[in-house]
Amino acid sequence: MLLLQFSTSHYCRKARLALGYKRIDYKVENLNPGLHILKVKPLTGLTTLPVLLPQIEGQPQAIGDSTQILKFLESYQPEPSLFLTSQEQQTEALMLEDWLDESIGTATRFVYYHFRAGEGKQIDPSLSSQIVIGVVRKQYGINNANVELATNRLVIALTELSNRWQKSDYLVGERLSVADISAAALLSPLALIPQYRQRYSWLFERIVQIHQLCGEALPPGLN
Ligand SMILES: N[C@@H](CCC(=O)N[C@@H](CS)C(=O)NCC(=O)O)C(=O)O
Repeated sequence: MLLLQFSTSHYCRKARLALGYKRIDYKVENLNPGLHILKVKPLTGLTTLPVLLPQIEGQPQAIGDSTQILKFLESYQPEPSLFLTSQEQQTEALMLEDWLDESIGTATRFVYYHFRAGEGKQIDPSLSSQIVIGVVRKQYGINNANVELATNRLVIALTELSNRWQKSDYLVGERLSVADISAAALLSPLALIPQYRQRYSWLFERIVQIHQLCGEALPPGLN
């Protein structure tokens, strides 16, 4: 299998965590932001990464969107499963995955790029890095007002995740699910922001544990 990705994308990390958890052999191809569209759009009709190319006869040529990739991996290789046996719990895990993808992954992106452009500029002050950060901020319309909204969304998200992860090792049910994988990947960029590291140390402990379970290299800030 081949994973088309941006090396730093937290959604691509989500796909890698699932591939790693299932111990599936795969290669990655890192695409350049902007130019990636030329390759990806004809394959999936979307402009986003990750995209998985199974490269197996009888399987789809390309799968776009991290949620669809996890669903495909589950049907391609059911064990170890990331789906829960109770229908009710599985629906809850899928709803958490969708909320993490659509709302929290985006909020993380806003807070992270705002930090990298300001207080966290010294992480990589090079012109090339600051140009990429500037392009991302422009592409997503990141500004002070929507960073504040994103920050508030993260407070609620982290309260909810703390309630769940402090009661159990798993967000839903009795084993690792798509919800845990999504949370571990989509909140991982916060590891570079000192305020989050200090206030939510339990989050980063769990992110490390999930990366270890999946055999995936730790995200920046935790390695
Ligand atoms: N819902 C999508 C979101 C993926 C996403 O937002 N990917 C970003 C990188 S972090 C991307 O490809 N952005 C480029 C673009 O939109 O053109 C998923 O779960 O795969």
